[in-house]
Amino acid sequence: MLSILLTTLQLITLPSCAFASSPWLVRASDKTLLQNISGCQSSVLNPHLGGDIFKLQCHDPFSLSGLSPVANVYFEEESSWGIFTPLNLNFIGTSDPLVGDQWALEQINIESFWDNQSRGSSQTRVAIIDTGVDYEHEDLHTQIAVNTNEIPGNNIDDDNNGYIDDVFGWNAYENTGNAMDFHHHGTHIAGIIAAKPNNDIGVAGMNWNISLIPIRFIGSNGGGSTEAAIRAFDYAVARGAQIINASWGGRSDSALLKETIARCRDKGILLIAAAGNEAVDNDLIPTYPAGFELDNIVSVAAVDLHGDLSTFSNWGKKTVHIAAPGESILSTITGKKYGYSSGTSMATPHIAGAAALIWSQNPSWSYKEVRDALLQNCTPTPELKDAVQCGGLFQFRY
Ligand SMILES: [Ca+2]
Ligand SMILES: [Ca+2]
Ligand SMILES: [Ca+2]
Repeated sequence: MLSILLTTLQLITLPSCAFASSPWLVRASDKTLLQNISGCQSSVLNPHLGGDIFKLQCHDPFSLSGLSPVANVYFEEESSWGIFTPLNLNFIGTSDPLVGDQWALEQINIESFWDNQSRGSSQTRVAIIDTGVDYEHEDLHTQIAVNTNEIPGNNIDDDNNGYIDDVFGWNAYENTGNAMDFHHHGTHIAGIIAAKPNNDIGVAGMNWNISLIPIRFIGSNGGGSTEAAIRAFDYAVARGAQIINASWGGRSDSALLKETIARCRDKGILLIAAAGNEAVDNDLIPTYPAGFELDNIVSVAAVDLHGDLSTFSNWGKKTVHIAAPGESILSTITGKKYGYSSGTSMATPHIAGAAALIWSQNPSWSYKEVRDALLQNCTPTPELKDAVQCGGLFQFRY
């Protein structure tokens, strides 16, 4: 990744290849500076998070040195972000009650929490920033945060929130109101957090009541851009998300993505992020966004049925915080179906789902209090002692 920081205090020597061939991402303290660049158009990516990060789209490449006198202008090349590819997505075509195969619910001791503490609340808002969500799925549709002030399909932003036809969420990949999942990944995550329990259909998610906000920023090929990610986080803020699930990542230490997540922190938002599936030590080889040093992030590793670290899971005594179920997880997939999948992508929504339950029980808590409570529900094990910060796997203690 090529990042260039330009300030008035520095004498900039730019590499000869430093052209703003489109698209580049720019943070500028004064947006008029960008409007004056001939041949380039700028569009704001974060209207709800400061309004100072832009995509710069230029017809012809121009030299960045033209901006060298400008204070506080930061350029960053696009990075690519990907889902942590599910290892064993197996389809099953039945809608029979399937809770008997959901070993993870037992491992995390969820029934005790349901019986003694909370089953969730429709007031708790969780954004799933991923491949979209099948918001029409028979076991999910009642759990979606429907924007009732928006009329679908009329190409008008009826509620004037800056997003046209955003009834069931937002598609930051294509900038449309269609947040439908054409992959499976995001729908599987949604089902882990909140497939409707006790409705005689399919599976049981962790939250009986919740408001899920589907946000698509990854295409059907499993990849997405920093630009789309920033737009996705910004939309989550616009819709009042308290928790964001990020079952994806990459190796790019993107300053603009980190800043965006820091601004989400300033809005009180907790981010639950996957540690990754490369079986590496994240303390040495960081995965982002899980590895950004921000106190509103929980980085999640995966364990199997026995509570042992999954062979594919990344770990990190300093930078990965807790482990959760991530192998042969049964959940919803697109097309009214159900399937098993494995990965830290599946471990992450178990922690996001737990965060939603804890927040529903304690709606006045801050993200810090919810995060502390999550990490206190950690059962230490010898094998995980040096693998994750809390030294164990997530289990409700209530
Ligand atoms: Ca709208
Ligand atoms: Ca509309
Ligand atoms: Ca169900």
